[in-house]
Amino acid sequence: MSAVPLPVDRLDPEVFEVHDEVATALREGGAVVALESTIISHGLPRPENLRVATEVEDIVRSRGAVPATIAVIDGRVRVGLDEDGLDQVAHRDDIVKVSSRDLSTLVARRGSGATTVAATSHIAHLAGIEVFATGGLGGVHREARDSWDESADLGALSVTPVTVVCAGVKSILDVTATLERLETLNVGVLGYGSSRFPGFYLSDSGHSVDWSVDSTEAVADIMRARRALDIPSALVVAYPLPPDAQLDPDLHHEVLEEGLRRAEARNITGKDVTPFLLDHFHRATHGASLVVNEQIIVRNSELAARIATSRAADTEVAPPVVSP
Ligand code: PSU
Ligand code: MN
Repeated sequence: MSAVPLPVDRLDPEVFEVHDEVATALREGGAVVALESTIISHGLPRPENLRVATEVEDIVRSRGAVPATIAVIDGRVRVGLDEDGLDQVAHRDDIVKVSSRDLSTLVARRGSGATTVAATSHIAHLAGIEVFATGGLGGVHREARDSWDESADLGALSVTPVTVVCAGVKSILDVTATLERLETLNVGVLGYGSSRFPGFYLSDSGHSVDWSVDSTEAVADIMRARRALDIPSALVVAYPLPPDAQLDPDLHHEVLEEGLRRAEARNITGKDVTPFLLDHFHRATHGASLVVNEQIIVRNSELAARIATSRAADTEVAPPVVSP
């Protein structure tokens, strides 16, 4: 036992409930992967949402890591959900989409919510979890020059030292502007197995990345160096789908144009934009985008589990330091 308590042992038990399996793995220096829950509640339709959430947990386990899906249930921040917890996130109608700024109000009011990339990274870091998997990050929306709509994911990643595995940013966004913002905000970007920056449903967003890696050990080396350098921001590991698994680019273009028109006509704004467009894709492609979305999430979780395992095997592996 170290003299300084581990992050997981410093969490206020009135607010946090850490699953035993997750707490044990963190205390033993084992591999843990944080998973977000907005994907489950707002990103995927029922009943596929629960099936995918369960599949993701299974694949993380099969690679030797412990899954920690994060959500707020009846006022408590849960780090690691059991079957009942996953079921509640997937099926309850009162689950709100919760970003970092809403967390405190939701907890104080004993509400329930599914955490976005921003909120999940914050909680993962507090608990001492270094690796996090999601589908696609939020970013700068098209028309942001007028709407000012930029996901809180970007600001959160600039101040949260976690490693996030994703398929780039959602292709419904302005990818060029988002990459510029990631640079401004000092968020590290690594291509995994590719020097192309992925576009979520599409394997290639049309942009390249400055740095790419081909092994999970290489990611773990970079994580270790970031720790030594005390880099306060996140590291994005961008993992593109193989081209034969992506959504047909022409179909993608067509569906996106229509979705953006509908969102504007119906005056969909703020945090409703992303769920609206994802739902439009699932309907308009007759489920094809859903198959792609599922593959993205499963692949990212699988890679995140291997990265977490490589990181845990790294001899240094001191518990993360979280400032009080
Ligand atoms: N990626 C997906 N499905 C999702 C999201 C991302 O494949 O539902 C969610 C994530 O939780 C992300 C959020 O943090 O959308 C971004 O929403 P906004 O653009 O409103 O910040
Ligand atoms: Mn937004």
